[in-house]
Amino acid sequence: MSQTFKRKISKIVVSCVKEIGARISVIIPTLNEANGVAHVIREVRRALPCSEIIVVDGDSSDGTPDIAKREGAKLITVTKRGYGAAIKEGIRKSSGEFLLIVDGDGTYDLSNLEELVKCADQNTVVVGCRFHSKPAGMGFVNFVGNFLLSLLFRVLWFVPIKDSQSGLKLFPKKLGLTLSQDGMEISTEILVNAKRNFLRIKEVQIPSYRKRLGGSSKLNPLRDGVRIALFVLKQRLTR
Ligand SMILES: Nc1nc2c(ncn2[C@@H]2O[C@H](COP(=O)(O)OP(=O)(O)OP(=O)(O)O)[C@@H](O)[C@H]2O)c(=O)[nH]1
Ligand SMILES: [Mg+2]
Repeated sequence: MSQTFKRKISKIVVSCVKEIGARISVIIPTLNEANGVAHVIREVRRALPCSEIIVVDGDSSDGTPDIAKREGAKLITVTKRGYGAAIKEGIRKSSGEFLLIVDGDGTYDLSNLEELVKCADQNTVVVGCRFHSKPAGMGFVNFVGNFLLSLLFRVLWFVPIKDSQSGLKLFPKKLGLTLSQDGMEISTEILVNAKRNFLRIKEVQIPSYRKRLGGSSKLNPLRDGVRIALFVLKQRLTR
């Protein structure tokens, strides 16, 4: 391939990403993520300067809301606890045609976000897969839990997915409006509803999954893992 041709292609890709970026609402749920939230907002803005960036804060006490506002994000406060409750509120208040969800703890490396964005369309859920390299931010228990939950999802829903629990997902708003779970199950519900609505599920590798920039995890591996497994089973057995 000639250099001129390569340059032309990359120009087309850049303008395509820019065009889709303007139609994306990025939803960042936060609960005491003062150390990570500014970093995440900046990384998103660098990759998608025209996107709408929404921080959905669960009434943090560590200054997260002030930081989010200072960084120019749209701030929504939700008093109802739960990762899913925050995501749903963000979706309700979003104006984009597509939704990108990402944690506010700085764990997801967003330096190749355009690779995800390139795949966005009304019939696809794009999942940022964390297993390109050793996921430094994922402890052993979470690694095993994720492996088992992804295996369960693969077997029951016939989707060759490696990282069903990834918190980096891009999907059309029409799918977002079908979500109902208040807890961590919402991450799996996105995939279940995608299958039910005949959407494709596509995984894109992210360069790395880092350690949290601070704060503490809100995931309880045992409690949330069991809830997610039961959710997958129940969804498969009903309807
Ligand atoms: N608004 C709001 N945000 C939440 C709530 N629970 C979790 N979050 C945020 O949702 C994101 C995901 O939660 P994490 O604690 O990072 O869960 P996780 O990524 O599964 O676990 P780690 O691998 O330890 O990071 C983070 O940005 C949290 O701050 C909640 O009840 N309300
Ligand atoms: Mg996290």
